[in-house]
Amino acid sequence: MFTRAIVRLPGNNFADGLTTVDLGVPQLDQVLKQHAWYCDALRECGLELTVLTPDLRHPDSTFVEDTAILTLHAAVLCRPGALSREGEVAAIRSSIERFYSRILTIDPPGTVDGGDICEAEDHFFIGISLRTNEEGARQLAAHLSALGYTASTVDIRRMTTILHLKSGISYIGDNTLVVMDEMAGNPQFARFNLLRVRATESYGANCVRVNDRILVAAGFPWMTDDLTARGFNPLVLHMSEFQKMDGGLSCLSLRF
Ligand code: CIR
Repeated sequence: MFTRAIVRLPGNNFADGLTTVDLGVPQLDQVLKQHAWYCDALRECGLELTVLTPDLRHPDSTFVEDTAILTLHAAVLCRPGALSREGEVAAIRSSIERFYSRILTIDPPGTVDGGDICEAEDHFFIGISLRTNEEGARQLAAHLSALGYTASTVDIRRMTTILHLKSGISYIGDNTLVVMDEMAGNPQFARFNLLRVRATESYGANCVRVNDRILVAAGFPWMTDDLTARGFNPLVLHMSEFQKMDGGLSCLSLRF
């Protein structure tokens, strides 16, 4: 069960952030509306929100997930792989320290983006990507091991369609892993019930279990129907403006 989440309001320079996709320029009024709906959804799932003010020094800072990994007993502060996002960690640190007394860090030359970390019960999959490097993964795995978790790496550097591991897989509880079709053959995922997301709906693979709901992006009916058929309770959210900046549902909050 999660009880809280940290989010950060998008700034009016949100469109200046990083992106690899060519889906057009995000419209600020729509960005703010979709973010407000997202916050409402988290509250509907029972979470108390800490809503941080926009950080105009960091246009990508609404994607708070990339700054930390929050476990039951400790927070690991990340070290984002993109230079323009490095300062986001210092900016959010005090908000995390309000809730966690044990803070661990990733140190140079290690880099880790929270979006590359997928927790499945007591195991963490660590994506090695253009943002998370092997040294960062090594440091994180050592922290997780000290905290009683296991970890393994998933190399996504050859996959051109996803930025982070969690763009391609999501653990939604009940031993179920949502996975983009092209990643479904990974032997590390064989022990899960796989919900394979077809190529035309691959953005939908980034979904989030929040207590008894699954947040899913609007526009992926096959995926939403499959969740429902398996007994999950989807909560559909408009994400078009965040998708334009390579962001997904998980990126917009730190849940704990
Ligand atoms: C970036 O490129 O870093 C942002 N524009 C998007 C970050 C998305 N975060 C995530 O998937 N965890």
